[in-house]
Amino acid sequence: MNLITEDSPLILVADDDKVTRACLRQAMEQEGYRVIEANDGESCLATFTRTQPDVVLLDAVMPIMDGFTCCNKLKDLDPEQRTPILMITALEDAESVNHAFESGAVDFVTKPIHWAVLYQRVRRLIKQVRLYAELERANQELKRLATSDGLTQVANRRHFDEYLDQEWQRSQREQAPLSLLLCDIDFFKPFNDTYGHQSGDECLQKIAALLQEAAKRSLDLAARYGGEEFAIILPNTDLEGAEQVAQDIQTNLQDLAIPHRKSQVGEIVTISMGVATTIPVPFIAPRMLIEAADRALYQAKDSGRNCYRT
Ligand code: GH3
Ligand code: MG
Ligand code: MG
Ligand code: MG
Repeated sequence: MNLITEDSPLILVADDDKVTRACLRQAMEQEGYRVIEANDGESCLATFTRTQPDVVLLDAVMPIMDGFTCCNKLKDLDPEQRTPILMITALEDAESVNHAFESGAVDFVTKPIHWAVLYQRVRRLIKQVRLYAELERANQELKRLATSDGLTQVANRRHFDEYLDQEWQRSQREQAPLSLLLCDIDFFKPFNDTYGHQSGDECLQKIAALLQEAAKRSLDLAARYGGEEFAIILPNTDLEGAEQVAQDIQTNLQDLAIPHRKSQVGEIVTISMGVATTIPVPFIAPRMLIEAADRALYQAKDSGRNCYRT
């Protein structure tokens, strides 16, 4: 008997026959799987949504909603068909077999059930499900690594470039304003010289986290643009909205109060920002927006730092 824990695979058994359900439950529990039952197609769909099982064992002939219809509807609930459906049925004619596969079942077992065959098939399906989940996790991790900056965890430059292009095109289609904020830490070289490179790195992490917080709408993107320069892409945001974000950043940075005794604008770390907004038009590249924000940033530095300019 295999030990059942809450991490054990969950098998949804849908069959209108109580005795068959009991036998299937016993067999699956013996394999160490958790089991949940449904006695017709409709309750199978509801139970599927509620419990997100790993595998479905589905009877073909049931009242209210038969297994084929149920199988088809499960596809809508699980468009990528991550949860394999194994049909169990006494119907063995070619038409029923074809119907089962066409409805989305990945496998087929006939009644009376050949238990050794069922065990092997379910084991194989569980293995596939686990492998698929692992691959998906690995893919997500790879994507995260490829798009984020290792030190600060915000988006990296490459992701920034791609996202700006994408949002530029979308904003152009929708004739929506697109804003860009460029941020540069004030007197960061003296900070490194005073507190050491390690503290400099920690300062970058704190500021990145603060900017990430400021990029709070789902389409906003905070990125590390260069060494101690960051950028925030603000789609669907006009100049007034972008200035509000810049003001919030300044307030929060003031509250964060990272000590910097060699700063020439106070005793704490400050940043200067350049803000630019446009409604993109054809034949003009996103580069324009970056240049405008860069010019504004330069003006902010020129006007004494610890401020933003537009
Ligand atoms: P300003 O107010 O004009 O911006 O002066 P600044 O000293 O900040 O400007 P500058 O561009 O001269 O210096 C940037 C410094 O940022 C120099 C570089 O050593 C530091 N820096 C860049 N990337 C990193 C990093 O990843 N870690 C650390 N600790 N420092 C970095
Ligand atoms: Mg039946
Ligand atoms: Mg700089
Ligand atoms: Mg600087």
